[in-house]
Amino acid sequence: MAGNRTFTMIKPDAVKNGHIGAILEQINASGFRIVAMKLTQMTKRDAETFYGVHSERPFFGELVEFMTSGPIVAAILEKDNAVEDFRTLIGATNPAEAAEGTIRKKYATSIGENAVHGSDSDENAKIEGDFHFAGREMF
Ligand code: DAT
Ligand code: MG
Repeated sequence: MAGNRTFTMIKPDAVKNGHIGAILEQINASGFRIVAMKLTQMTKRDAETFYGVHSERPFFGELVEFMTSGPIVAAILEKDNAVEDFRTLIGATNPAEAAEGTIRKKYATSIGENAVHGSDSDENAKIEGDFHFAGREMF
């Protein structure tokens, strides 16, 4: 059975470009409830751990540098079928390939600076949410 929570980050590019409000509006309008949320900045070590699965990829250094370059909005979201529905809402990793109306199509600047993160499985949603939030910060 599909789980009902996912984890997201509004990435440094979208925060810098003033898109926090519009992105949260679209997330809410799409039926997601905010369970936890904060403005925070990842350290180099945080980003290397969070994206550890990509450590051998050629873009890893760039990814860590970008994700630590400024504040992000981290959030846990709740909805039936949350992981899959949220991936649909954000669109493809490369904004050039993202469907019309998706968050990445509207707000991402490039494949590397693509405005939002969305967990890719229920298991990772739990790991990623727990990475950023203590139990007392989840509602
Ligand atoms: P997603 O964020 O859609 O789950 P991913 O897990 O494959 O994509 O990659 C994580 C992040 O790494 C992605 O959001 C942006 C960056 N990235 C992925 N592929 C890249 C590439 N070819 N060049 C530069 N950055 C890339
Ligand atoms: Mg991913």
